[in-house]
Amino acid sequence: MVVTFAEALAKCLLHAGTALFTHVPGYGGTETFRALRALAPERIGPMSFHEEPAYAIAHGAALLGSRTCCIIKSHGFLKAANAVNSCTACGNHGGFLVLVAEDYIGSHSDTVLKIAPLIDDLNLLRIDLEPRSDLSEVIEGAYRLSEQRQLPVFLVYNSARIGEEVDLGGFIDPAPRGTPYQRSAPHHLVAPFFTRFQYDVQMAHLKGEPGPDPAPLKSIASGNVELPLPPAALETVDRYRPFFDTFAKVRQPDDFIAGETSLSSLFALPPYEQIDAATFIGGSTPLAIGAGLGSGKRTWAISGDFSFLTGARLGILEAQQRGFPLRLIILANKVASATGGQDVPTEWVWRELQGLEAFTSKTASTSLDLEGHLRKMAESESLSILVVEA
Ligand SMILES: Cc1ncc(C[n+]2csc(CCOP(=O)(O)OP(=O)(O)O)c2C)c(N)n1
Repeated sequence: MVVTFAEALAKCLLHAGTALFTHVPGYGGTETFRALRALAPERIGPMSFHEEPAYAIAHGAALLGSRTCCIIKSHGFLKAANAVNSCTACGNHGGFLVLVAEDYIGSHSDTVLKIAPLIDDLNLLRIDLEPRSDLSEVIEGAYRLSEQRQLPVFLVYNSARIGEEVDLGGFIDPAPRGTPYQRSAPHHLVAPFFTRFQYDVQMAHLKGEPGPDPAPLKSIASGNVELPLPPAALETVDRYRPFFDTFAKVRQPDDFIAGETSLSSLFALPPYEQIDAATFIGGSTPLAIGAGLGSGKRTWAISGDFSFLTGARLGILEAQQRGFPLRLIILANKVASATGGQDVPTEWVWRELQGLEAFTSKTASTSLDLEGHLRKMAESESLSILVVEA
């Protein structure tokens, strides 16, 4: 079967059972995404506007076990790099492929950028792709590698070859999936006290070895916080307790809760165990979207005021254009506590939420109506945002 390289990539990715595609337009990636749309319009969602959430949505679905693919160009890789680095520390259970279209001569780009050295320096798995008849074997092999290693695989190809013809051989059927997702805060919570452990896991998985076992989790029980937190951080944790006590009554055991790499994610620890994963600042919303789309679970994003303003807000558009019922809670404590308490006026949060009044409510963490608001969100089938003054 003679097809273009873009069509061949699309056919092989679809045959491999890719459940979710994300994409930001760019030379080499656009052609591939267009070919996917033409072949399977019902399986292909909208394009994204920013590589960070596009990458993190695909990661969220892969974390929970789906095969996913994010299609970007090399310049876009730089924009997604924050998500790339942190999502890799978190790992994935379904295969996660990242197609990076490289424009070696800058023919359609504002820069000539060789992305392969950067990918290698970040300790990521990379395969160079080209138009070839055994492309299905390469794609299926890359998915299996990603599932075995629980790490993304970056497939880099030259944009200039995207229109070349390839005589595609047969298709390789998808293998049964690897290790299923199971909640594990030390693996999935990208936070300073797990950084070394997650690095060791990544290095072991890169070599195809099982990672080390995590140390027993420290408790953040009131009056007995075992983590060495400075007084200001302890104060923030105490201010968040009423919210998480109430949230624990509403969320169901099977719900998936995405957090931020900020102080609220300490509530992943015992005795609360309320946050399931956090990857980067602003990552709660794309993680919740991807996890929900990939698994069908009910998901929630718990953000902070800084985290919302820096990037979690980008998830709102991503959710709306997919018709995904994003449940977003913004813990507005008026400061960026994790970095020393810089001012974050709540007024700026409201400014960002302008136009979304129909989906937004407000309460305080100690307010009696908090539980009612959360119950309403739990049942919501559209976007729902709750600003909680904490
Ligand atoms: C890309 C990036 N920039 C900056 C930081 C540093 N950082 C970590 S937490 C944080 C502030 C989080 O504040 P907020 O979302 O309000 O949550 P809080 O800590 O107050 O609960 C910042 C700036 C980071 N982790 N990643």
